[in-house]
Amino acid sequence: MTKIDQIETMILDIPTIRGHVLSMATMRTQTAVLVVVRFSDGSEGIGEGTTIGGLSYGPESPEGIKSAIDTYIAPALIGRDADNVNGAIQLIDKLVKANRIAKTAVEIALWDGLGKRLGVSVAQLFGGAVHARLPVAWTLASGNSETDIAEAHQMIETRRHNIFKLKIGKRSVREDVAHVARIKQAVGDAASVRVDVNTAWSLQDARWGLKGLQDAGCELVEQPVPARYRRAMAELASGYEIAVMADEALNGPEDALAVVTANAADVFAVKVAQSGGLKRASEVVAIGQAAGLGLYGGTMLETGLGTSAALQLFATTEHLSWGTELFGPLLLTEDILAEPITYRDFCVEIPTGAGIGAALDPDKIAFFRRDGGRTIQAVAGE
Ligand code: MUC
Ligand code: MG
Repeated sequence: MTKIDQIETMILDIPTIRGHVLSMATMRTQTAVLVVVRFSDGSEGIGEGTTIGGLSYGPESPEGIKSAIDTYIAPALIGRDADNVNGAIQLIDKLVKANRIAKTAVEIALWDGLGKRLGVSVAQLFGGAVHARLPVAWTLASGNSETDIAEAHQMIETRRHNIFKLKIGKRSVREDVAHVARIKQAVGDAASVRVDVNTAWSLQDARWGLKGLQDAGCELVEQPVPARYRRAMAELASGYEIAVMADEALNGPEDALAVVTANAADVFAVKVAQSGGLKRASEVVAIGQAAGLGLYGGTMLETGLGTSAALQLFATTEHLSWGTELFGPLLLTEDILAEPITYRDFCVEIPTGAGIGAALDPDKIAFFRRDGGRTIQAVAGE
């Protein structure tokens, strides 16, 4: 029997190509938590568990993710059967409540190791890919309408993206709607425009906001109100034509079921990390699909590693009617993969090869490791 021998974790701080202005924080650095699992036959698996903006987006911080793995998850898994990923998931869920992003990092590494040992992709482990490439959105979040418009035009001209997600919720509703209307007018029919409010609005704000966004030609609004306001989400979903997408409200399959039961969304942003791993994310997909909702492949702005893992799952997802936003590696100044993921013709290509189809560039890892002697801090600020 191949056993789990060793689990190493590391925190990487990688600068972003520009400030990424979200309603709750401005990112200038992305902090990724990577996991390397070493097995008794000499094989390895790699995983990632990454959040956004320190503790400003969700309840897990990069340091907490690393600590949960080092202190609680890794000791429980050492010596266990490497090939039984479901067994590992069951044990971790018993020993560790919540901490979904930490669980994700380890679970991805276990699937990756299993795929590599069997010589098959993780998509094959999940039944096989039905897509070789998927549409990929880009987020316009420079904090300035003119800069966003120039960025959008460049993305369209180079055929990299023609779906744009605008981050709003930091300014007044009126200013945000005017910003969205300007960008939609500037791109016209060449691109679609969506927004993400990251929970910043009250229900009252959202009523005005959705009306204005809809009139501006925006096709979808993501998580306009706080995650727990399911009744408000249901009112917004039924009251307007613009699609309402749940993001922060979806932490695993139980939340997915609750959102469906409350009619609190038209679309699910399925995030592997927020779901608690690839298997749990596949359950979120199944619930959304069974309820007839639209599906979207979401991101926590992971590096190429977490992005490759997510692509393995979304490649197996039958109907991904809203495409994906798996552009994380493109927001970073440097790619940490030996072979970067391919983005072209408005799509992202599913990495081929065994496991998640990704290998790390050791020099980049050594350079960006927080414990490597360098200091880039300031995960997020106003
Ligand atoms: C989020 O809330 O969806 C996804 C894309 C992006 O720019 O930020 C993330 C977070
Ligand atoms: Mg979101």
